[in-house]
Amino acid sequence: MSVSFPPGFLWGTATAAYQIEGAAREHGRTPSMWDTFSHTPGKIEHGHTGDIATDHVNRRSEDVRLMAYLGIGAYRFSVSWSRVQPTGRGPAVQRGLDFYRGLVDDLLDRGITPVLTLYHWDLPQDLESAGGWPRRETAYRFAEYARIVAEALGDRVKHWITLNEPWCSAFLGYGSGVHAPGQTNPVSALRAAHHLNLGHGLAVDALRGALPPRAQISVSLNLAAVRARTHAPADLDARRRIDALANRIFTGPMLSGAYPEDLFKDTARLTDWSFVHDGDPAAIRRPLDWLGVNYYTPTLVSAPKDPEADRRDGHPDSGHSPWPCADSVAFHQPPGEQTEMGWSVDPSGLYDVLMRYSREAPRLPLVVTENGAAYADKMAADGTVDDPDRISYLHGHLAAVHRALAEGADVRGYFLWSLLDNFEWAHGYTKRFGAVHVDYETQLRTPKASARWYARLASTGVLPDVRDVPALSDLPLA
Ligand code: IFM
Repeated sequence: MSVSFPPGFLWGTATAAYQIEGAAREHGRTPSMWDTFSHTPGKIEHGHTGDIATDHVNRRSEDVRLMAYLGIGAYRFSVSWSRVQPTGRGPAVQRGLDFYRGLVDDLLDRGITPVLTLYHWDLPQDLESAGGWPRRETAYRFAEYARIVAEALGDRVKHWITLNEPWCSAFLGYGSGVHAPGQTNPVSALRAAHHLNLGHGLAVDALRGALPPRAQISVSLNLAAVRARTHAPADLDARRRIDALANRIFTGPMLSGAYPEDLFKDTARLTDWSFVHDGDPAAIRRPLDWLGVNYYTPTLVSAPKDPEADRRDGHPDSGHSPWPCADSVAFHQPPGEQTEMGWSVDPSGLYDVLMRYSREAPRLPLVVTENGAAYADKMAADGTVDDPDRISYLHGHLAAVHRALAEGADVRGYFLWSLLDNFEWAHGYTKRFGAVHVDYETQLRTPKASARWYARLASTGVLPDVRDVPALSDLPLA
């Protein structure tokens, strides 16, 4: 039976500024906290940095041509705050804005829909030095930056995303410290989560004020499919705790205008949450046009001190847990196949997340703004890169999206993470998520078999068999 997606379904690929751009000092750009962090010895595998990355700033037109060649309908990219407003306050740098204007024009010229993310983790270092996301002021600076970008690009970009995965910004950045700025303070992580939420709400208002009415505004959350190891009450309670800290800490205020009461209780020994001011929840709950869902793998938990617990939580281990309630939950590696990240392959988690939010936010369309997998891809002697595991991963997850659609979820699009192999944060360049292979010595781009497979899907809207991999010469624009 053929698995067809609705007409108009958005087929895209996604990237983020620090992971691909390079050109760290061009356009008057000053360091973001990721520049500082990646240059700090011991933080990133092999001491890799994003200084050059995939050199996208200098290869922008080539990369857009590649997308067109692959028949990709939409491109999700992020803006580097430090490239357009270097210190995170004050006037914008026109040359930085011009880079993004050029990118958007290149995309539109080729019929590719730009989807712009304002913040994918790279806070200007000056703002981090002034206190970063644990400080309330940062939320106001973010809204001002949102207005600047909207005024510069609002005539061309219809789709806007405020934050990418604020859970990672808050809990990996300020809790476990495996991401920039590398802090390990659970209260700072909770304060950061709140100020990211507030920044999101203020930015939505700033965008609405500066953009034409046709603009579509959203946020991308890495919503977790949290599963309990058994139905025992203590295991179910562990699931509840992690659901509060992974999902409801964001969806509560953003979609319903309130933090969950159980989150306050679970964290009461750490903080009284007095950093949430009167009126904040209402400022965070601003109308959205769709919700971005990022999904890679489920999270399996049980009661604390479970003797079968075999890992902390699937994120790099710094010796500090990202979760402010780590002692009340044990994390497990789900059984079965894993990607190169050690993440279990389980498309039913994506189905569950899509069904949950189509129930909980029934009028809000959903877009899968990230999904994909890292594998240890190798280039063959003939210059081709075969990645059957990635094709199988994508096939399984797209079948799950289709199943959710068939059961009534209003899913409008899917963005493969990632267009290119790139800088995978604390893992540096050791993990390859791209549909397109990058040789970091020469910057040569080579579409992998998965890129060709995805191109067929994007051009037909019909899920191809995993073996149905066209030759490059059979692609739409070849
Ligand atoms: O590379 C990241 C991306 O920046 C955010 N979402 C998860 C991806 C894979 O780890």
